[in-house]
Amino acid sequence: DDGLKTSATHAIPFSDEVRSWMPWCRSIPKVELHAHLNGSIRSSTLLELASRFSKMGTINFHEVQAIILKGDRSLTECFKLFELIHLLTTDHQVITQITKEVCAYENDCPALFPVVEDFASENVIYLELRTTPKWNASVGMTKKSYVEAVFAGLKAVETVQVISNSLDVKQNGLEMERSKRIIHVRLLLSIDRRENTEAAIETVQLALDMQKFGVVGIDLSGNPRVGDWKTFLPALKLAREKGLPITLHCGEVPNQSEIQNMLSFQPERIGHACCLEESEWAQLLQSSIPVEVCLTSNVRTETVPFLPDHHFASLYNSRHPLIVCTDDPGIFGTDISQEYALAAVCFGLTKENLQFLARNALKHIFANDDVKEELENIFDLSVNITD
Ligand code: 6MZ
Repeated sequence: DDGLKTSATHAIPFSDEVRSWMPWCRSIPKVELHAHLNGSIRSSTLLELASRFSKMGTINFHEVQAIILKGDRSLTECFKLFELIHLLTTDHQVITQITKEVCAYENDCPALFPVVEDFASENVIYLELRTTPKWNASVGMTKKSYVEAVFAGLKAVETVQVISNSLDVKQNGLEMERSKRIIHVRLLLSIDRRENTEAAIETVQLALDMQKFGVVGIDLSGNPRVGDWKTFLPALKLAREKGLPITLHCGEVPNQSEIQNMLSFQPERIGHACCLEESEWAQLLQSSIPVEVCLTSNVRTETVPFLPDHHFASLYNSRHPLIVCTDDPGIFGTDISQEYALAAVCFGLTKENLQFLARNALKHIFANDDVKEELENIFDLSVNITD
């Protein structure tokens, strides 16, 4: 299916041209660095989970269905949907299942569609998946057991290789020939802006403990209208002190003092950067902090009104490091190939430009130079196979 997942609106124009780019964009190897696990679940999977909950009498299926299937969502509605999603994905088994490949939930249930398998089918060769560790006493879940459930899901997928900094990246040429796409996956743990300092520190400590399993960094995310920078700073400083790279959701809504504080903190990457004033823009360009650009997400949540006006163009023209990402492909009805196709059409990029962007993303992953180089080799091998 090469169809466009996002219906054309005035904000996301040129759907025919975007559609024509899709097969090629699918075929090239890609790198995904900004995708939230619970935002990557397909609507069909959410509906399947909702139907189970409604059979248990805990939710009204039709009400939930209407929320899940709603097309355009404001930023506020988006965060309401996340609350619902989190209600549906509370137990370890579901967390494992949404992370892994197609699997049956108890024998007689239809297959659940997997997050990682979805990325692999888009020819993503390297994925830094992010998720917020959650605790829920009623199902015996701690932040640690939540992350373990995610890893269990990753390990259950035959074509996933979880890599940590100290491990070699291996690509088996034979397996490539058999067209089994290996996707290299690592985790970033997210601090939710609703959390207090103590909870944020707990997440950083967990990330440090789980580095050996493939946790490679920290993300600060959640409703950008909630929480205060000062609350998270001690946790972020701890991560920095211990050498754990950091990416911050920065400037998703206008908040000048926070944007300035974030840029001055000099995180390893930032996401979004939609609402920067001129002086902050200058600060960003001078800093060379790579920006994770999420085109569809920004337009859907109306943090950017019209796609052709997206700051992608300024970043690209300034040769500022940027990475094309999806944010929440499940919620925004997109995928990484479509984001590349949108970039091509809206900003007049060539195939060479797109391929350069995809490969260049590897320069900004949270890994040492050896891992980067190895992945660059895998990328080049993968290009030759698709050529
Ligand atoms: C800020 C976002 C986000 O962590 O439960 N998240 N935070 N801005 C966004 N732009 C739309 N999209 C997702 O995945 C869902 C969580 O990721 C963050 C929110 O905290 C959301 O609850 P996990 O796997």
